[in-house]
Amino acid sequence: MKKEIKKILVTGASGQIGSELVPILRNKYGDKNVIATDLKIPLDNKLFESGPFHLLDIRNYETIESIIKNYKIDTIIHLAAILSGIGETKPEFCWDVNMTGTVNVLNLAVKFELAKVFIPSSIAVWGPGMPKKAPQDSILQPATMYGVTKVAGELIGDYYVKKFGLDVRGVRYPGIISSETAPGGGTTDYAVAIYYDAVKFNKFICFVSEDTTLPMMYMPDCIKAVLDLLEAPFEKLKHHTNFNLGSMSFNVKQLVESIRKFKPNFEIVYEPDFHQEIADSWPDDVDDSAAREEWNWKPDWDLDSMTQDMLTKLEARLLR
Ligand code: NAD
Ligand code: AKB
Repeated sequence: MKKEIKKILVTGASGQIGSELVPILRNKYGDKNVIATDLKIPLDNKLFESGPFHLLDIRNYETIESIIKNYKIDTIIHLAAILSGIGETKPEFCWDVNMTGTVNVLNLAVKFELAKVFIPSSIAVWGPGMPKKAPQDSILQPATMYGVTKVAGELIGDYYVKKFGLDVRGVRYPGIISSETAPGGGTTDYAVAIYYDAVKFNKFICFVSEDTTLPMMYMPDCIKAVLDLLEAPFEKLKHHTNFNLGSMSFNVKQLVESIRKFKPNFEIVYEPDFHQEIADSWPDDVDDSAAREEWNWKPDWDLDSMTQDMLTKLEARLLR
């Protein structure tokens, strides 16, 4: 029998995705039915004024368990993680947070017979030598600790689907671009920072080279993917934890050209650092036909429509 989504626990809710996802979940499922948690207080007070917020280290099994019991949680959206840039400077820490957190969430979901668990994966699951357009089902040989934890997270999630009948779902997000909360230390962060600096300084120093091409996605599509996949009928899913998710793919030069359509004097300087090697190990694009077939995935945004929206929102906020 299908289990309904009624009470959702969101981990890592103060981060780039969580801070925009939680308000939308609260609109859809009710303010008091979405319990936001994070190691740190969100920058925007709205997140803890609009509904329950708890400080939670995802490595602490007992605290997660008490939140699940107290609120009668039936669904977990597990966003707490260490991303690729920070993960490469602190690999042991990245393994600890990403794997202990994921295993805690999955074991508690089995123990309390939860309806659903959503755990995002990433384009970081691939490594050097992959085809430029990454297929859905392929060998995964990541070159970063973050990527290793994402592959392991997909595999253990799939194991829990088969072994325990737990409904675990996940997508391989590309780089997410957004205007509300700055990203938390990833490689694709340049594609967000460029908009902030375009608005503030009309100039950007970029830590990857101009021909670096990566798959990217605007936040409204990122959120649509969580909501759509969570609602998709389980019996239609052949994949579970590892859906490729396409939207747009561009190199930095194309991103700069898009910004110059709105800010013709925008300047860019290239100073590649350690992020270059990580970016070079990821695909340029992904084949997302499984997501399109199994749960009707379709993105709404392209590069120029995103650029216009990002610049409008950031100008309204940063130049007030
Ligand atoms: P983020 O870094 O902005 O947010 C992660 C949050 O997790 C932060 O608020 C941080 O305080 C919290 N956190 C870190 N350690 C914690 C711990 N021990 N206990 C509890 N909370 C902890 O990341 P995001 O961009 O919002 O990413 C959310 C998820 O989506 C992650 O799993 C990430 O791998 C995945 N993802 C993100 C992107 C992207 O471009 N943003 C792309 C692919 C996948
Ligand atoms: C990162 O760059 O680490 C993330 C991701 C693509 O997973 N944005």
